Amino acid sequence: TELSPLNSNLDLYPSRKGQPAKIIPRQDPCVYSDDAVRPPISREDIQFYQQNGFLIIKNVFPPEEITDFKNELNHLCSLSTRTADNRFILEKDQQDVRSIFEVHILSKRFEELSEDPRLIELARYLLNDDIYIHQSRVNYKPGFNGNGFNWHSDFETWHTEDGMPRMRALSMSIPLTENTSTNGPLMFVPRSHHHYLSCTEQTPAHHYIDSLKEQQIGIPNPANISGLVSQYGMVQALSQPGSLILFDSNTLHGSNSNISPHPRSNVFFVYNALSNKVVAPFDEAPPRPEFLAARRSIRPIP
Ligand code: 6CS
Ligand code: FE
Repeated sequence: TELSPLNSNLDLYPSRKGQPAKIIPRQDPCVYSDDAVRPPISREDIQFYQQNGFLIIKNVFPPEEITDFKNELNHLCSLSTRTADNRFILEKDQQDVRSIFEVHILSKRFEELSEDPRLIELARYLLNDDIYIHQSRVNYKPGFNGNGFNWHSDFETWHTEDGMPRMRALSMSIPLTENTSTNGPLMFVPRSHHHYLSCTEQTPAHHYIDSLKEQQIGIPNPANISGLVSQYGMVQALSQPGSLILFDSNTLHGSNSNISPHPRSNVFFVYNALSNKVVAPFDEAPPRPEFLAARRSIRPIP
């Protein structure tokens, strides 16, 4: 399954073309390294990830480091420039911060974290290639007023809107606050990453302005979501600060709103294989801005 540069423009996962929704079997591996190569975590964990499309590893970062990251997040939230910076996405009430993108560029501390061996050795093992950051962000999910995220596959968006050719990317999320059953934790449909749920409705221009507040296009239809959930169930990614939550680019996930008083803040890095760099988007809309999808500024992690 080596990806030749010649077929990067081939659309193996068509979506949002006005066609009825359908389920396309995954055409790509999930773990790209050969069995013979020793992984940086246990083989049982690798197998769990391969089968289920997600994995939670406890105690990867000690409390001192998490305090440091939380301070950095508070610093970013307090920047006076934030209202004029389109990398800061506000909740619908226009008060609370929902997400901050490109945190590895906004912050030296998050840049270092994005290149931390505890993350990148695992990402390199799973993708078996040089890697780069396709997208980074914090989802802040404030208390009382943190809105949820509808069920989606990230890959459906990255393929269709950004032109990511194949499923050779993953997300690493580090909880900075406790992720409990009451503050809107991530939810996964285990094993859903083996199935690509194409969507019908076409992407409007500048869709990201709405989709980052509430995604409605690129959401699989309810019957297909129900089908996967009835087969595989759903799990909440309950986790402590300093854990590492990783999930495949095509794992179906979402989260409920947070009406608890406690924020649920997680930092995310999306690593993509260098051989899987984005091409022209597979929809008709203009490419999304660089802060959502690295295109001109691709730099392999040293
Ligand atoms: O737009 C993105 O890249 C990410 N955000 C949303 C709401 N959906 C797809 C992906 O997770
Ligand atoms: Fe997502």
